[in-house]
Amino acid sequence: MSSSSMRSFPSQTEPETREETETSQEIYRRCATSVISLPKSDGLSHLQLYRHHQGWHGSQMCIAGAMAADACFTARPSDIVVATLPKSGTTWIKSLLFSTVHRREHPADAADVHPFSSFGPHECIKFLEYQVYTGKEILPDDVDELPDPRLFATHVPWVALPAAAVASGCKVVYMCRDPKDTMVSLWHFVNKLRVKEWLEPLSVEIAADLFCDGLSAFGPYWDHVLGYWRAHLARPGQVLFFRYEELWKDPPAHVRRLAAFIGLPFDVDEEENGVVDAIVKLCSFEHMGGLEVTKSGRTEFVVGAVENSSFFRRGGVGDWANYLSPESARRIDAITKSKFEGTGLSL
Ligand code: PPS
Repeated sequence: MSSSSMRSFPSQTEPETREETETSQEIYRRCATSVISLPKSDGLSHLQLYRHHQGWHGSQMCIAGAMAADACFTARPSDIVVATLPKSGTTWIKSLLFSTVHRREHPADAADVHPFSSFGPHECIKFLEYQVYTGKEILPDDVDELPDPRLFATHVPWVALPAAAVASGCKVVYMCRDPKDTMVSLWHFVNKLRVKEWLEPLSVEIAADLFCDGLSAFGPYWDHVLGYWRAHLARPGQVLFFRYEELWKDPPAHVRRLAAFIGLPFDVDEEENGVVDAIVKLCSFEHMGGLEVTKSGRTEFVVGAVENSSFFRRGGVGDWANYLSPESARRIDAITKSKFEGTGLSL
């Protein structure tokens, strides 16, 4: 299948024929109505999941947001989009990107007055489908007014990125994480939301089965990772590919990689003055997790307000071993092996 045919899908035909007078809110509402005719099922979520024509899953609101973003987003080549699956280190890579891009006006060693002391990373870099194209009269009309470089985020697969973003050549920074750690992190997060909604928490084994069956938001996990991996291979100058584990092992090396990729490499003075280490420290789990805005703040998403603290649980590598049965771990490993075989990708 050619990449262009992979990127087209029936439900986007309508938004693409957008009437000139139609607002992004009207488009969103039209998309939201069309989503309810998609196949639906319960999944590793607190919300009903729908299966998009492209084979990925999402709540009604996030699929509608992705479709509205595809129809309305006017990309600039200078834009930078962070792409991740939920629980792959989104909060961390957003922090690193924001503080790297804005290091001149907001030095990382002045942590007390840095925007992160007042705003969580999800407010500093907003999700296109959860915070920008939400059908609400908030940000969308202002997006065109933002100065360069504009920073956005998304959880959608490569095939569902707004067509304008891909065509513009804007930079895409992808981060993935070991599937078992991603799954366990997602399970903790989802259960918190389920309890708030008076739903039964899922056992870790049921959650693992749903994850393996691709029934998690933006899943199947493997298709998502492979989509961006192949995009990275095909367009290395447009798509940067990170693994959480590599970043965890040597954060300064990967912050330098990030800065070089976005065209803002650290100069000699910055290197001598410890700017890279200051960014790493500012964005560390310990520092970000301890901020007052993390402990008591909330961020608004189309699906509701979420406590900032819920984006910081434990951090690190290998926590899955404390929760997953050997059978579930083996099942996930077997899928990973068979899906990634011959792709050049290993996690
Ligand atoms: S979300 O909802 O998609 O934005 O969540 P996401 O940020 O992708 O994933 C949350 C997990 O990332 C851990 N985390 C971090 N790790 C390292 N450094 C920093 N700064 C950091 N911030 C968040 C967070 O603890 C979640 O992982 P688990 O394994 O659940 O602890």
